[in-house]
Amino acid sequence: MVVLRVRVFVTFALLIGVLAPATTASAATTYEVEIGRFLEGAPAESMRFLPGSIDVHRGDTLHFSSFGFHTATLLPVGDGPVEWFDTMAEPGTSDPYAIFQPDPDDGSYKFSVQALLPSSFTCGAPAQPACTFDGSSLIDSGTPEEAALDFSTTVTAPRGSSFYVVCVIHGPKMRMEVNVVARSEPASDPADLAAANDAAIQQDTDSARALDEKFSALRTWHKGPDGSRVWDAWAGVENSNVALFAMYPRKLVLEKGDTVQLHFDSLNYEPHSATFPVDVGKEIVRGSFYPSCDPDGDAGPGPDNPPDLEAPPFCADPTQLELNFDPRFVPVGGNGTFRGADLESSGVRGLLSPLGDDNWDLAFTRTSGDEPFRYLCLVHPWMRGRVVVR
Ligand SMILES: [Cu+2]
Repeated sequence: MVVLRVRVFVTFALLIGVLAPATTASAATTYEVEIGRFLEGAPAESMRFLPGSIDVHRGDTLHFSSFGFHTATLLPVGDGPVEWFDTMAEPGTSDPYAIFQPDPDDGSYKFSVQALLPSSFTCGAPAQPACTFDGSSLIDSGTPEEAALDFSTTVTAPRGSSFYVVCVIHGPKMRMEVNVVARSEPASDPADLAAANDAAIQQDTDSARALDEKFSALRTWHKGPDGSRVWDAWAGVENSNVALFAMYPRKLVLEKGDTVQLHFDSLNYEPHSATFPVDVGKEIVRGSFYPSCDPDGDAGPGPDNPPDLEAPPFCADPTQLELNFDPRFVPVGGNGTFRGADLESSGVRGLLSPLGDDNWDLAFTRTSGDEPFRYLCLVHPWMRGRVVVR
């Protein structure tokens, strides 16, 4: 027994002796990854993963941080972002990561609870050990519970493999690619990545300011079928890297009988709505994201019940949790003609919305008087626009 122990010890010591120089030369690196960044000079966010692409060695750690409402969701090796969203998050379906899911119990919609939850409650968060991603199954940070996202995972996926990290809230275009390179090849240099991030943010800041300026100044219209004017407006504007959170133009002045045509087709990431009037919109927002417990699931005939608990996870059985929207939140509301106080809403539109990103028209048949008509976005209620009808 003693001999065996000595032999094991010697063998172990030899191994360490042989491996030590190589291990030191390629010590594991922790890479910083920022998910989105709010920009200066425009009401805008860069929707990039910073960096967007990285080469790592097995054993390196990715530390994700964000001040936005995002997730770090590591897709299994071989899953492309578009096909993964098609399979797991088809808009308007009950797919687990479809953020607006139909709720058969009340004929309305609910928010994907799966999209909010981390894949593990015992790893990845600041006071916990890093999670381990071996490439075979998804690892998900969930959305931040506090003000900011802070999530770590060590990469043990096979050498030579690549995988994607996506944000399940903002869709397949918000992503990064990770390549696990051989020991003999260099991994990314953090200083190079930081310099590339700075350049990307400068580019996004410039393009966000230019977009904000351009769309704020636009006053374009075409003639409708009856000869009245149809004015263009945009609930948020995006390019391939940047999302702007404002109504464009912020104020339109119309003649009675004119129409406003809201555009959503630039949206790559964010869902938005244009909802009149503001006080009804605020009421809809207040009545949304409320928890309830559904004991028999969507297939069962029983209704959603009030929460069992006052704080998360709200339900004695957490798998029963649903986060519900006011029935007026997601769908189109009204009849397409605004008379001053009635609800008229485009519904929530964009790439990941059940309604898609088609235009929405609203006619104005009453003058606005001293106070302009005001509208907001139900998803981002600080986004406001005004319409003066003379
Ligand atoms: Cu996101």
